Amino acid sequence: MRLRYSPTSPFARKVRTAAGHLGLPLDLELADTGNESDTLMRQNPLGKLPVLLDGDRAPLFDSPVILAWLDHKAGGGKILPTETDARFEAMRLEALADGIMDATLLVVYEQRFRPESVRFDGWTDRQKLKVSRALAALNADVAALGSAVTTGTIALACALEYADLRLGRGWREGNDALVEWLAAFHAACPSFATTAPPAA
Ligand SMILES: N[C@@H](CCC(=O)N[C@@H](CS)C(=O)NCC(=O)O)C(=O)O
Repeated sequence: MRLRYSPTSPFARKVRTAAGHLGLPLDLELADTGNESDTLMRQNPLGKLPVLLDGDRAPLFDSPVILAWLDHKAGGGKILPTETDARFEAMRLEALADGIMDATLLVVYEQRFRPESVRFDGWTDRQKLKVSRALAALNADVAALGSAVTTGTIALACALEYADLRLGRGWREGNDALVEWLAAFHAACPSFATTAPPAA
């Protein structure tokens, strides 16, 4: 299997972490989302990474689909529970964590792509509020996260360290339970640390 990725992408990190955890070998190939002639545009017309290439199968995106595929390849029920309640809890957490990453990415893109003269702080503040509201909700009910390595907990760990990278470590203040949870996740899922983005 080959993954079109970038080293800082939190969505690609989900895939790399999951593959490592499941013991599935993954070749990595950089993709350039800013280059219209990159084959990524044919693999995913949305021009987004990660994309997973697995033999003759149509390219797989987006990250929840890829994680479900990896779970299937590993025999099923490994990171995506088969029991209904646990399965939907993992999917729900993954959706929330992906939303944190989406909001963080929008803050980054506002700075990267929009000329300073037409930037609107109200927009980035709105995205940051989504992140802080989601983190506060998770912190308040950290026991519900459990200790299993699932698509949801992998996504959350990636979201938290992507917040570190792009928004700074300020989110940790007042979210002590979540900080402790992240340390425990590191211990439960050693492949997570091996996929850390390069230091800025
Ligand atoms: N929902 C997608 C989000 C993927 C995503 O937004 N990837 C970013 C990189 S971290 C990207 O490719 N951005 C390029 C663009 O939006 O044009 C997933 O879960 O894979």
